[in-house]
Amino acid sequence: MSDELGDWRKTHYTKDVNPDIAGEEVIVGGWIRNYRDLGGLKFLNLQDKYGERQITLKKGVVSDEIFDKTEVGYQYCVMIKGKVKAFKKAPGGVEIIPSELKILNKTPEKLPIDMTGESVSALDLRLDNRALDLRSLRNQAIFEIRGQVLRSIRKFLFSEHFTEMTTPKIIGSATEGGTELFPIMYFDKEAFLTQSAQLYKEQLSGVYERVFELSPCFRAEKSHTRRHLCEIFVLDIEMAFADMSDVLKILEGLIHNVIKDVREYNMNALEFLNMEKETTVPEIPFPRYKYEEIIDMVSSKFNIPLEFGEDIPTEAYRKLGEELQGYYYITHWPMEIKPFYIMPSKNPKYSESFDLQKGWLELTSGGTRVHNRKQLEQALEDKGLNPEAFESHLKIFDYGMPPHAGVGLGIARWITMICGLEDIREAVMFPRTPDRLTP
Ligand code: AMO
Repeated sequence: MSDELGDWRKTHYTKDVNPDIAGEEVIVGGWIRNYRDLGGLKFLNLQDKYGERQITLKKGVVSDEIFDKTEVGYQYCVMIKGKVKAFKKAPGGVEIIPSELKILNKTPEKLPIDMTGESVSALDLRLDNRALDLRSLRNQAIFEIRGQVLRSIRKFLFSEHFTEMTTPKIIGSATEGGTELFPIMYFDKEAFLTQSAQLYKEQLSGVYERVFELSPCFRAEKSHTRRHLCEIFVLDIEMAFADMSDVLKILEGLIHNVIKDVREYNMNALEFLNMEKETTVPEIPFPRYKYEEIIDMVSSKFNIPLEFGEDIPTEAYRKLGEELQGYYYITHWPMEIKPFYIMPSKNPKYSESFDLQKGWLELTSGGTRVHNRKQLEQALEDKGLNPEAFESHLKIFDYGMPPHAGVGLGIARWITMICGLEDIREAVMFPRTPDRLTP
């Protein structure tokens, strides 16, 4: 039988149980991450959403009743009433000496994955048991950082006069062409899950001038890599009265400020992930390389022959990542491999486009957009798309569309880099990949 919650409520989260409140009685609650029974002495590691504290039960010091009752297992859900005592060697510099314990829910003797932190279970097994896995200290660190990144992005963009927008995720036709779409039934019509906020953010830049959105997009690509997901969470930015150079500046300012915040507020999490030395505040401006310089470097230095117009293969990105370890831009991609909405450069072989790279990983794509309707219609035709299918978008360009530019940043890719993860699936609470639709 489990105990009832009754009128017990937490007085503190673990992070607030520290030597300053030594002597006070607290009620804490969470899960048993680890426990040791040394006969006359029992230690419990109680973990909650912010971290953990040690509960110490010494026979003769605590009541016999609570000493005997304290038979726990991994991840038991418990609440504990007890006194805080300073103890340098324990997490947070304190231990809690319990007077009462409630076991709110028990667990089977054997859990599907290791939760003690002593070993790391295989990622797929962890993902199969994700809500349990997410309680691990490692995941606490990753998602604390992710939370801060999202908060800091908003803080920075609001301070730069951006308006937060919300665009539809169910759409009637392809946004960009190219990327595969997930079809769905919309009553008796076929519709799709959006692959990008692209067209809507462009339209809204003609209203609110500077807009952003943090939202999911769906990519029906059967890519089995450590950097591809089918459901992604994207920071979309669009700026009016601006071109690519303005976006490059805003984006590097954003990266700089967000990492500064992460170092200020999440140093413990960075340390836990051994990333305190690697995830440093990057200097701005970021280095800028033209696509042509990059393919020259790849061909001459790494002996990977690349023709103008080719995408840069993963192998080359890996080498580039060893050479250029920080954040850097690759600009002026060949127009032929860019979407229709990207502005060609004066020499139309090139485009006013860029990617932001961190080491080997592409974090963003962006560029200056075409804002003249006739030119946009032509660009659609050049890409083999039918302008009539884009009429509801194109007509907005008749009504005073300003010159504009923008960028899309994949949040999970950035978190992968900040946290030093091996696989993008670790950066998402419930990842969606070609092989994974549950949990
Ligand atoms: P793009 O398609 O390059 O550009 O996407 C923008 C960023 O989203 C991330 N990303 C992905 N992350 C994980 N798995 C995927 N399958 C995946 N696909 C994309 C990457 C990428 O850089 N509309 C343009 C953006 C713009 O021009 O503003 C777009 O969607 O980090």
